[in-house]
Amino acid sequence: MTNNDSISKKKQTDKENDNNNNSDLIKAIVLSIFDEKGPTPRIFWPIDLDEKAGLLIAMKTISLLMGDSVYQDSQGSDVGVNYFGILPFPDLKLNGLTYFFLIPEEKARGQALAATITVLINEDNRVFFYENMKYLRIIIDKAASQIQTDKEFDDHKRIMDDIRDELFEFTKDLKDPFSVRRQIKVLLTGLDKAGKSSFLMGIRRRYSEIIKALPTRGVERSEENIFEEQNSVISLWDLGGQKQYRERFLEQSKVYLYNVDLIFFFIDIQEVERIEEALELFRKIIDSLIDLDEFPPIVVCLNKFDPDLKGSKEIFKNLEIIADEIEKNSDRFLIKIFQTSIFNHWSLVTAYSFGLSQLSPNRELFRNQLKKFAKKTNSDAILLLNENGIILSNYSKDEVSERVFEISAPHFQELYKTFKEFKILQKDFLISSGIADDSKKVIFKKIQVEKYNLYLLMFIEKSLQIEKIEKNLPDFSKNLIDLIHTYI
Ligand SMILES: Nc1nc2c(ncn2[C@@H]2O[C@H](COP(=O)(O)OP(=O)(O)O)[C@@H](O)[C@H]2O)c(=O)[nH]1
Ligand SMILES: [Mg+2]
Repeated sequence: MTNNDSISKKKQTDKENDNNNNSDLIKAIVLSIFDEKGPTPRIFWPIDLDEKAGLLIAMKTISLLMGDSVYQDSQGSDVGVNYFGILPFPDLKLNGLTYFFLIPEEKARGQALAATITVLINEDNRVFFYENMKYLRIIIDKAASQIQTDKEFDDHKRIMDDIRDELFEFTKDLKDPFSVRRQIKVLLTGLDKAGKSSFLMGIRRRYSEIIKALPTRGVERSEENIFEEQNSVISLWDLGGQKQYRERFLEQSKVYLYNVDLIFFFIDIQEVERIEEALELFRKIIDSLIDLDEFPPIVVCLNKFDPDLKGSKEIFKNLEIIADEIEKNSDRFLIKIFQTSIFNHWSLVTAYSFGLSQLSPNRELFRNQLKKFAKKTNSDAILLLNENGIILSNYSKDEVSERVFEISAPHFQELYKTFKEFKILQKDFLISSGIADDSKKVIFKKIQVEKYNLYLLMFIEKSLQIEKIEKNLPDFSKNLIDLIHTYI
């Protein structure tokens, strides 16, 4: 396509020059509004932005999110609908960080106009978005709120000029915005024998190794791939928990905690005598993070909550005390607490997947797609798994439907594999009825999204209409493609 040339006159071979010139990083900034003419690029920079390119950006960013459910049902006051995400524009060789929001408007259908602000850079430079997400979100979010209140064209023009200046100012000071791959650092920490290494082996279904495993010495590093050919390298740092290593860890906490993207913290809930020690370590980590001005999401695994302990009142009381203690000390962090055990594979998967999903700027967009698909297919809950059984996204109307998955998802994946082996599966559908009563169904389906094998699990309380699923799947899959390309 030639569109790209009008936006970026430089070719990729000019990368070296680019490196010396941060001001060339941002290729375009577009405010699009869904007006009477449909998705329209209302204000854009550069002013000579190719018309077709502008239209494409407006169409893609608005139509992906608008759908029928998002704003037509809203009562006008629903300015809280907003989503961030990164979208590919392969025809333009660009990636866009886009923010979808609503502008209240009396006369419009649903009393609001759908709008997006999109910042575009060369697709080769996309790491810039992931690395600077926090700051970019603040700038764009601020501009969007101003646009929601000041509604004249001239106001919008001024706001968009400001955002451009701010972005230029920001990129000017960056040392190396053109790094090629995003490096993600995930730490697994906690006292020794809390079950960190076992957790990782459990996730990878290397059960036989759990029994043979020796205590971790120092730090063991491994990598995670959510998708083949993802843009990021996810490094998992499994930290040895023995005292000597822990002291080194705290002494050198800057090395380990600096630039950390996600932390898993493990507490062995069976070893009651050491719970206080574990909480002490947790507090120290929190303090170090605050010193470093790092605020990664933290997943706390109350581990070794084995299935046979579920009825124990004492354990339950301990769990509550620990949870309180953890929340008390960390209100500046996003913290999520899970109860895990290597004897409950699903508990590992949910904790692990939740953590990984925090690394994706597209998690809200994913959820939004699932929600739309659920609505169209009358589903009460939907789960999307990758080939390794990691949950990419989930949507459920209530906790009950979520519980259904907890119980059924692991079995379905097993069943699916078996059926597949014996070639007794038609159309890649697996349907189970009789969950509680005959009307409730769980559907398991493998879907192919480009070269990716994904698994869809749906829970339907009302009547099942396979045609509805079949009919809406192509659109759903198509929308997922873009989100996967920029997932992480
Ligand atoms: N009962 C139970 N034991 C576990 C669980 N996870 C790990 N373990 C055991 O706890 C011990 C320490 O585990 P390990 O993964 O080496 O802990 P790490 O030092 O934190 O890496 C090993 O004997 C594991 O078999 C669990 O969920 N339940
Ligand atoms: Mg270990």
